[in-house]
Order: sequence, then structure tokens, then C-alpha cells
Amino acid sequence: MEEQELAGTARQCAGCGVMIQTEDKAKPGYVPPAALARDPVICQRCFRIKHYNEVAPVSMDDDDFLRILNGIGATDSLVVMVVDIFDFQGSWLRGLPRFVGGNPILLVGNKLDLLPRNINVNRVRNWLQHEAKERGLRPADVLLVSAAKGVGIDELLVRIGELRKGRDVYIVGVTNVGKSTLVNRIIHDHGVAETDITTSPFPGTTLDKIEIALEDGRVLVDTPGILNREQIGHMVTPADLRLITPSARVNPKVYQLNDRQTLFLGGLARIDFVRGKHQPFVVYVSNRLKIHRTKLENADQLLAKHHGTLLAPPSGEAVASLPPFTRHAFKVDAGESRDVVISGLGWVTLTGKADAYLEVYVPKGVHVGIRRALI
Ligand SMILES: Nc1nc2c(ncn2[C@@H]2O[C@H](COP(=O)(O)OP(=O)(O)OP(=O)(O)O)[C@@H](O)[C@H]2O)c(=O)[nH]1
Ligand SMILES: [Mg+2]
Repeated sequence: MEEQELAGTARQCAGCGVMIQTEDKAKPGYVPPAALARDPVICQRCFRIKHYNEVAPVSMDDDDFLRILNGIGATDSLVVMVVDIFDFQGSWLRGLPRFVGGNPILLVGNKLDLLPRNINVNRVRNWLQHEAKERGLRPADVLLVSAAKGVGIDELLVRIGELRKGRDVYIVGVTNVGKSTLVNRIIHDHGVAETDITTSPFPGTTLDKIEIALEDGRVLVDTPGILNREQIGHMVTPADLRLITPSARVNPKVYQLNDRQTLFLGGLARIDFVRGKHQPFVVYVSNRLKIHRTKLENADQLLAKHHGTLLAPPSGEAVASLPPFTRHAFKVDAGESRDVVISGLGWVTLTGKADAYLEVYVPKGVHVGIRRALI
């Protein structure tokens, strides 16, 4: 009887926000009828992610995502835009000012714990501010945090308190930047709710808005992220995604290269130093990703022979489903420190000791760009 009543009222999964249903096991939001009486209710997909680390992809429609973002424009709220500072390019949410109307935006760079220990946090913050401005965003403030490690959260809460002026708070950003991890961190530090929002290493975890009540009757809202298809993460298997996503502080690796030398980042990117004086290439990628140096003249052959084995990920058969490599040419001028960024993988810093001509090969569709050095 009680189950009937609960099923009759529309309820959301406390883990991902999806509408609960008991009809179709294969569709999002499924809960076995016997589990409906639980409070809070979480869907089978969230249960599996939480307890078995399962990968449970559900692709949210871009239209659904845009509907949610557009909805924010009609509210009076503070918008907290979260980016992943390790994958800034891949985690930038385009066109946000258009969606949020006149609402103020607080820009938060998350995953600070991944950057090397000796970084100058202020410099990184200024860098983020500068990059935001270049992209047409003028945030009310910029903060750096690590949601996972709980770094910078007190300061963030103070700033949210000051900027929201009694309004609701929306947490937005592309998938996988750590929005739900951040909301959980806020909830825990304040003891406002007893459930955790589901988080996972795979994009597309949160499926609909999740509202958390604040003390003043207002709400803090976690939202689903939009997929950025330029990220390399969408082209590899879940196991390989775990490998290329840094889980700990990244140790920069320095290669002193002569021209006509090549670096392979696993089997996912190839960087040819085509022309220029001997100089350091500093690689910032997941510590578990293997890097191989070879002569440029041997690179084609090495790839043909060892893609998926020595040059992995992609591992084994996954090589066949990787989009073909496409070439991007860059020149880095002497005197400027520049990062060559491969979306979802990391970056290589050239210190600007001398001019350098590079050719970078990545799977078709992956974004490669050049920027002012972050570190
Ligand atoms: N290293 C590090 N990892 C983090 C941090 N915050 C989140 N993560 C990891 O990033 C991944 C994605 O986190 P989520 O909180 O699920 O990201 P999300 O933005 O809510 O993703 P969607 O719901 O798919 O939009 C998980 O593996 C988290 O553990 C952080 O501060 N540092
Ligand atoms: Mg989420």
C-alpha cells in the first residue's frame, strides 16, 4: 500500500536526480519495487556506481542540458561555474553568460590537488581569470579548490555567502569537472543532508537537477554536465580513461629534446619536434601514462608496429576503434613560455628558450591548442 503511494508521487533519485520508476529495468531511474520504501531512494544505476564502481553510461541529451541552463536565466541566483584546472580547455562551458542572464558568476577551478606542489596558486588564479576574460566571461570572483581533498572550501563558502545575498546557488559546468563532489563536500561540512550525491570517474553521472535545502529556505542546486565531445576521454575504453585521468598530483617529466625527435604520450598523442634548437619539453600528464621518446624518422614504424602494446593506451583491440590521427602544426617563439594542450590528456610546456616548430598528432576530433603557460 505504502509502495503504491510512493510510486504515485513523482520522486527523484537522491544520487543522480533522475525520476524514479519501477517499470523498466533497462531505463534510467529504475528501482526494484521493494526498495521504494527506503528513504532516501536511490536508483539501481547509482547503487551500482556506488557499491561496485560500475560504469553506467546514460547519455543526457544536449537539449535537456540546455533546458536546465536556460532555466537558470529565469531565476534570481548565484551561478557557480566549475572547471577542471587540469583540463581547462576541455572543461570550459561555452556561452554561459548568454544562459544565465544577469546573474553573477563565481568561477571555481577545481582539482587543484593535481597540480605540482611548487606551483604559485596566485599565478594560477590570475591565469584562470585571464583565460575566462579571453572567452568573454567576467566572473564576480575566481577561486581555486580541491573538492576531493577539501582544499579552499572554507573560502569558497564565505564567498558564496557574500555573493549570493540570500539567493539560490546553481553549480554548473561540463561533465566530470567535480560538481557533485563539490556539492557533497559542502553538504558534509555543513551536515545539511544525509545522502551523498553520486560521483564517478566517468562523464554523465548526474542526470537531473538535485536541490539541497539551505538554512535560509533557499537551495543549492547540483546540475548535470554537458558532454564536451572534444575530450579524448570519450574515445577510449573505461579502463583506459581511468589510466589517463590523473588521480594524484602530477609529476612533471622533463625531456631534453633535439630536433627531429618525437615523444609519444602512450598511443594517444605524438609530438614531433620538427625544427629548433635543443630544449626542454616538460610533460604534464597522468603519472601512469607511459611516455616514449624516439627519433622522428622511426616514429611511423614504431607506431605501426607497437600501437596498443608498447604505445598504449589505447590497449589491444581498442586501437581499431580510435579515430585516425590528425596533424596540428605549431610554432612556439623564443622568449615565451607556452603550453601545448591536448584536451583530456594534459599538456607539454615549452620554455621558450628558442623557436620551436612542432607537429602534434591526436585522434581526429580531439582539441589541441596552445596557450600561455599555466605553471
Ligand atoms: N583529483 C581530483 N579529482 C576530483 C576532484 N573533484 C572531483 N574529482 C573526480 O572527478 C570525477 C568526476 O567527479 P563528479 O563529482 O562526478 O563530476 P561532475 O561534474 O558532477 O560530473 P557529471 O555529474 O557527470 O556532470 C570523479 O572521479 C571525482 O572523484 C578534485 O578536487 N580532485
Ligand atoms: Mg555530477
